[in-house]
Amino acid sequence: MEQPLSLAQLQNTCVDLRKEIVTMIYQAQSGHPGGSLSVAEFVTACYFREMRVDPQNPRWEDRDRFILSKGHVCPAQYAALAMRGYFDRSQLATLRREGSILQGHPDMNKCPGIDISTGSLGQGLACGVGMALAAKLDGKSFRVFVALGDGECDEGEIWEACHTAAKYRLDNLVVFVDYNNLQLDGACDEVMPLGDLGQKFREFGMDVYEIDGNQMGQMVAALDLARAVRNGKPKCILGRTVKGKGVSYMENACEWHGIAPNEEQYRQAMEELDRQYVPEAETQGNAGQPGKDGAPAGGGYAGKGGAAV
Ligand SMILES: Cc1ncc(C[n+]2csc(CCOP(=O)(O)OP(=O)(O)O)c2C)c(N)n1
Ligand SMILES: [Mg+2]
Repeated sequence: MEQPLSLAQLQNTCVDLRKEIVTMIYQAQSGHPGGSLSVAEFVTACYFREMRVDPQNPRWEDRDRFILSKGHVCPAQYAALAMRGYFDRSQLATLRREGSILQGHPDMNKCPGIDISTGSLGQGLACGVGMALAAKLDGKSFRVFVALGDGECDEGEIWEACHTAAKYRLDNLVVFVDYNNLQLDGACDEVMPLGDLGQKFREFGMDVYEIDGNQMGQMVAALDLARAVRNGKPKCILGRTVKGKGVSYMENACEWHGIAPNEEQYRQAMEELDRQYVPEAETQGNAGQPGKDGAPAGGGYAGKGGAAV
């Protein structure tokens, strides 16, 4: 019998994920730690609770789809795939090596569990819309989860895809915006001000849930709502996040967009992350119940049993 993880277990899985991210990038001496760390709660909640997938059968026709539209943060997805058993965890040490299944951006032809190759920003949501529409047309129940960067929302294709998602009433589509207000070389507010992003997605026909995207309880509650409310509107989880979350010297520091830690910095990161595990006794019960990290009341687990962990 599959048991959903408790909120504390999910939080701790997220710490594991962050440690894998930093370790991979340290070993490769290359990669994008900032945006990988900020999206960690969404990736963890999707793979360890929300999505209906089968790691033994990655191309299962009825699986939920996951699209990392901000493909440069693939260490987060690779870590989740390895931890869920899509491939051996030792492969994580091959990140960005020639011949590795774990290239610098996700490659659907190399890595099991990647539903679409990404890296050129702006394209993933359109792919997700196509998949969600295909599910509707084929009478299938699978859902599609897309992770977008906020800087990525500068791309016009994102908004064309929103129009289409609204027109075809794709309430099987869940878009997470990693709203960390930093992009490659500056603050989104300065490079290209996005205005009221929540209002924008609302006006483009989506149900928008604005949360702290680094609080697992809020993430789980938002995903619960996205699953429960089938009103024809696509769902947008707008998550305020911190780029580099969990490693003090990387937090909100634009220079950590795309560089690797040295040995001393790596050691410090591991020490800091190790201190972030929460005692599992502190939050009893299933994820989504009010917990230490401020989950809204009533966000309890709805009993789908998505993740086999
Ligand atoms: C079409 C395109 N233009 C430029 C880039 C180079 N690039 C890689 S990451 C990045 C910044 C993305 O910022 P954001 O979407 O906020 O993601 P975050 O780094 O915060 O995760 C840019 C411009 C790209 N990958 N694709
Ligand atoms: Mg960003």
